[in-house]
Amino acid sequence: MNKNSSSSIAGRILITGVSGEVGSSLVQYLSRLGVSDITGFDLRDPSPDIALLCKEVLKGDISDSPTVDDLGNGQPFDTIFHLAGILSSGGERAPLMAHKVNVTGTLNILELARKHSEMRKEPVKLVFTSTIATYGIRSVKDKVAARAVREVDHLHPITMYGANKLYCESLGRYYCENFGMLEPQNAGIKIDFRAVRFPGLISAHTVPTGGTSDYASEMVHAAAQGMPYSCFVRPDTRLPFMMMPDAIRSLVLLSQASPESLSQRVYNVAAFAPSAEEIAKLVKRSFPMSTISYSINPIRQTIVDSWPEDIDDSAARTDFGWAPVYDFERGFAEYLIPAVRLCYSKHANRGSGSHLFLDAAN
Ligand code: VAH
Repeated sequence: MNKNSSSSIAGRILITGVSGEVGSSLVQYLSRLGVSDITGFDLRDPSPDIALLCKEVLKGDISDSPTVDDLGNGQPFDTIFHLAGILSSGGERAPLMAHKVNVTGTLNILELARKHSEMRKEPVKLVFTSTIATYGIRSVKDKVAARAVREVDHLHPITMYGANKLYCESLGRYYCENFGMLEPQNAGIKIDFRAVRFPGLISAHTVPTGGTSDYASEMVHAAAQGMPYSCFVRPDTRLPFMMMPDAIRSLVLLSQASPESLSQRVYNVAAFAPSAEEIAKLVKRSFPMSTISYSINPIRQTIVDSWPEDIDDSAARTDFGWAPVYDFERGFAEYLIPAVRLCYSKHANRGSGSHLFLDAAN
């Protein structure tokens, strides 16, 4: 970790979705960089160890404008990491709620960044987590033919979540460049919006809920607990994935990049793109007693089949020096399996019986 990098993310930091998988890992990473002035915001309380690393944790609904408008208590934030959102499968159970959280919530955060930019007389940096769910490819045949997709291709999302995130990317660009352009008083300070389109994320410490790429994490965490796992997509289903530590590094690298080094606002970041069967094989190599079966959920299969089998992240590599540490094999061997084993052995020793394996929203 580059110690002097904390200088480029010094100042007051707001993290929305602080209690989630990405939010919790980001707090730990930033605190290891020496960043201390972190305000966390979420609907749910973060775990006590995460709350301890934050200067303040506020609970509230991101779609409620007055609540978001009050964040900061009149003191402007320098950088906002906006992670809060409802993922793809959760969004297909409650589309209007997903729109409210994902779109109204993001608009509220953009307004907060705009007002705080005016208060500090320079742009607030707003780092936004978008997704490969912004892509929509018509058939598996076209998905295979498309291979690694660039940021400008196949932008026809088939989920509420993907549509929300694609629109919020455009809203972010608008706030950066043209907000209220017919009114002279709006010609002043803009915001500095940047986004990454995350692939499926695999964490050793938490299991996501409400995603459609969750089968990878669920498979590993089930095996580590000696639980059988029934995978809801076909064995040949291929998606881009990334280990959580790399996802966090990509966010921080993007936040540290100088504005003039960025040729675009929204970037793909990628690491590896295995099939479900290839993931199962690595899981079984580490947990030989694990039992992995397949029971296809046709709706979730349709969603995953519309996402690219790989993404082209050359722009991120050129503009802000992005490169993953973990490829597929190394990520399992050096990060995922050792940490998962440790996680569950600690739980087993505590006799808590409570599993990290959250009730994934199947
Ligand atoms: C989801 N984890 O499964 C998210 C991701 C690749 C999609 O954004 O909905």
